[in-house]
Amino acid sequence: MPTPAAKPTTWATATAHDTASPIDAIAAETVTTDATSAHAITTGAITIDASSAKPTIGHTTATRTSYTNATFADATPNDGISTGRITTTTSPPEKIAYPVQLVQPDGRRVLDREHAALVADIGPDRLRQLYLDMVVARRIDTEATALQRQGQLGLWPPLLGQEAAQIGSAHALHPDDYVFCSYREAGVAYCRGVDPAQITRLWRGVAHSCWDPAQINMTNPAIVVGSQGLHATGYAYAAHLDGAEIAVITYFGDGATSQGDIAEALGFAATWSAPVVFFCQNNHWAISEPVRIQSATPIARRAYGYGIPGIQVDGNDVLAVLAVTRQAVARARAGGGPSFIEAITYRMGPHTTADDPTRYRSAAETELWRRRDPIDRIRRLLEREGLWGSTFERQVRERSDEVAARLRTATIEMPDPEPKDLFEHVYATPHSLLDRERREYIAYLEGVRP
Ligand SMILES: Cc1ncc(C[n+]2csc(CCOP(=O)(O)OP(=O)(O)O)c2C)c(N)n1
Ligand SMILES: [Mg+2]
Repeated sequence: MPTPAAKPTTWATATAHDTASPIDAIAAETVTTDATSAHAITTGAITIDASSAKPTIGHTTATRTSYTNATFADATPNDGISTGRITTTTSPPEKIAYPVQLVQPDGRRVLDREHAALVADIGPDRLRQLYLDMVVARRIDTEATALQRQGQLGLWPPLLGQEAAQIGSAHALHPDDYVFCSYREAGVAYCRGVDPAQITRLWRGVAHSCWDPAQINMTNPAIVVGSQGLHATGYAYAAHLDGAEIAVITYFGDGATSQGDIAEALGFAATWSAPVVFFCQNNHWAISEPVRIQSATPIARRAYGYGIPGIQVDGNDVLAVLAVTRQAVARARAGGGPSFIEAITYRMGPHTTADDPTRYRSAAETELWRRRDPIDRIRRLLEREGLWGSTFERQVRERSDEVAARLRTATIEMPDPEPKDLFEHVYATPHSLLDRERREYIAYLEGVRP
């Protein structure tokens, strides 16, 4: 039976959806199903024994199961789909779970046994590592913002305030999982092992890409809002057909949920059980558009319309984010299909360095969220639990100084590419039109150059 989690007293003002809160906590339950009836899935943390499943292909009566347990051999395709795939039915609960929180802003733990169990292995060293990575992510951001202000970068999209959402989720991934990001996930890239010297390449305008996606299993920044949702879904589906037990995660914002691409990705991922985690960083703003005019319901709730379990998490709580992302990643890797996570956080800086947020939001709002700073929260947790010390503090400072110095020096020293290099890395194989355009461009440059 569901066990209500402790409701954090500090949350009521933290949600973007005042009309939808407070929301009762609903814990996970274990359901055994014969797949002929639809079960209401509460938080998505659901275990289904599908050994006797007799799914109805292509329809929404069968509850999505684990591939390892289910037998689809005797399934009779009745809609032209012959892969034996079944679809997910997730009936939307009356209320979605209260945003998962494991650490309150003052650093005290929240009593939520179900989600705490998902991070029970996170001991002192790993907690400190989470803190360190968040500080480094912030330092990367500060350094890149300064470089843009100094004329060394054309543009930079700050991640300030979103460190817990990015580091917590990235720590849930395995090296062979694949990330499809937006433009704001430098913190995720850092956790994937990117060389800090590469992070600004795109933003300095010297390359089409920052890093080699194949090296860190993470795509380059997607500027076309929401496009990465489709790429992720296609990749996940293909990986699944290949029998690869991996998860794919796609990062996007609250604004991106209004894009057709995300809607299409959700629909396809659900019906084809693509192992993809939709990770929405609800940072309350899509440039100057507040989230309240983006969605009339909590964003996570919209996932249910597609047959995907959705969950809200306190996106400034790194442990809570790690817990729910682990859950979704495990589900995907086990063949359980897609999940949707709405991490409620806040973009503390401008949309990009080309933006001036004082034109559309109040200083009071920003101040409110500054007091919920995700880095302060884990620092308070470390202090409360006796894990803070001057040696550790010095190690954090040294590591972030080192990363920042490498990023700065590499950025300033990046060689300008040859104009013809613009045509490289556009297609994987030679392309006749592009070859012609390259030749014409070189001839043009030779004609006009002194
Ligand atoms: C298809 C498309 N439409 C519009 C834009 C311009 N644009 C860039 S970022 C952005 C807002 C995105 O907001 P959100 O999805 O909440 O992500 P955030 O920037 O807050 O991380 C818009 C409208 C774009 N890049 N691509
Ligand atoms: Mg946003």
